[in-house]
Amino acid sequence: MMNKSALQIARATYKPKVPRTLEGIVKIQEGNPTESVSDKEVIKKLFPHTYGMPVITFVEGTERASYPAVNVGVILSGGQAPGGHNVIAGLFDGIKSMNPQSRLYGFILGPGGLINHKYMELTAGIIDEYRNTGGFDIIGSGRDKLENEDQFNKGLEILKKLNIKALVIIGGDDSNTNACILAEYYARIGAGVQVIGCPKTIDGDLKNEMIETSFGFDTACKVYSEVIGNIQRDCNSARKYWHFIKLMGRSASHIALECALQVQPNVCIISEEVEAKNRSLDDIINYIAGVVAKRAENGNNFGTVLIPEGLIEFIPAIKRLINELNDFLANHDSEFRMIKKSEQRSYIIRKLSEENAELYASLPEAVARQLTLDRDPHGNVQVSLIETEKLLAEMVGNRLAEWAEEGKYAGKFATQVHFFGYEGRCAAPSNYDADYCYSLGFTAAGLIASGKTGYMSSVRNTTAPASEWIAGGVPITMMMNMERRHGEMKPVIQKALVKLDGAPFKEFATHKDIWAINTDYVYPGPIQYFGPTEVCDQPTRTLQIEQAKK
Ligand code: FBP
Repeated sequence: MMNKSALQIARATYKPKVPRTLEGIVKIQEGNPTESVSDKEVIKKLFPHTYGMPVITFVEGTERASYPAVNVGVILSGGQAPGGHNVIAGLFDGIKSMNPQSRLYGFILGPGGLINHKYMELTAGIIDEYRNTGGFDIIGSGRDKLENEDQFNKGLEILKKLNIKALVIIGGDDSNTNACILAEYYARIGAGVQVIGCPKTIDGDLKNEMIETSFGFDTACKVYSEVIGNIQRDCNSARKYWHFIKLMGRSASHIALECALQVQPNVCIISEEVEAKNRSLDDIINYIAGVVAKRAENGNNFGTVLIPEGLIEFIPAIKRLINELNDFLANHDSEFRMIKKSEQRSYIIRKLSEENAELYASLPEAVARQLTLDRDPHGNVQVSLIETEKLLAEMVGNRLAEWAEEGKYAGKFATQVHFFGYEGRCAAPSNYDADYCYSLGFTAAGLIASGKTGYMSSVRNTTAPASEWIAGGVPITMMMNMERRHGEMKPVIQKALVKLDGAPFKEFATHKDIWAINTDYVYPGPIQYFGPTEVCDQPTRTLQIEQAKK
């Protein structure tokens, strides 16, 4: 028996709120045939069994159907996101409500569990231990890619052995892309296994018209915003530090944007804007240093700067430098590794083109080293490991020192750096995520009962009270387009980056100059699990702003 905190004990009894339609008798309503977001003909050809299916909406029905018992498998794929346990609980309750003889099996440590036949049955006792808790530890998660037919066939062996007729894959855009490929494959060979996806990722980049948010984004952003708010109050109290805070999120800046909308920092950089406006690193440094200098004129030698983790990839000049470094190191790696550490930097500078050499030489020692040392299995720099927060803090400091010498700046500049990511990924889900995830899982059970495959569980209208949420399913092929991956064109779910013409970014852009100079901080405080609905059930600012305009 695990030791539990008072909050854990109380929270275990929370009953997630669900759409009204999921509480009673459910009827399926089918929409018109669908098409993919682009590259329609190619995707149609690649997915002949799962292309063009209608969007499914669950509506209130009148006749109770009887369902045969079904064995279902579930996989947690990729990075942790708050609410995963409630997806599994919703799925469990959903299949049991249709037939109490149904059984749920969890594959251990992600897609690898399916391929390597590592599984456990999830019984009522186990599920109850994990209701409304954070983390993915009920079965663990993993980043193995389920992408080729050998793996699909290996998986099918264990599915057949356990008589599993449906598999639910809880993951981000890549895992759901692979869920769709698996659904198509099993449909083609007549395996008799349905595949359903669920939208997970704190990054918030798996979203579109039918999937309004990925689960976990709400809770993770609330955790980061709480801590940034605390930092803002700290720096507004001592008035001596500038805090440079990097936030997870991969390429997309949704997390940084959402946190900015919640806390009103002095600076938040949005990678997508940097790329669209062709900003250089120097432009970013000048912008931040300009804000620091302006606030110093008003006697405010403190502030906060939010930085999305993928920023470096979006600075066009650095992207070019990384590309040249990748090519160079791919061909001269052993020669490079023979060079003494202390001489590696000047060696690289000699080998690069003039433009890239100049940029590389201007980077702080640690970052220059990270760019040459850290490669993923495909030979790419792992940009998330680059300490952008330190890079910017150091370079802004250097710029201010230059300005001080020129008599243009007379403030004080002391920094603290932070990276927030892991702190929020396994937090106990907010009410929003607890409700949303449970509903996604229950909906997945409904899609299984109606014989669907190649669908993603979808719950919409989530800024309304939960009873009015709209549950159903969206064909995954509908979200796909063709993209170049590792040198080949592949069908993938279109990644959602921050839209510069979208309402949340526009809201930020309207206020950012005022927030830069004033001290207009908002202190969101910790997630509240018990209390008035306006405190406990608020969706993200992003969703509220997006849905207010409809
Ligand atoms: P997913 O895309 O799998 O949901 O991962 C989210 C994330 O937290 C990213 O924000 C971050 O870059 C990455 O995972 C970190 O990966 P890891 O957990 O392997 O260190």
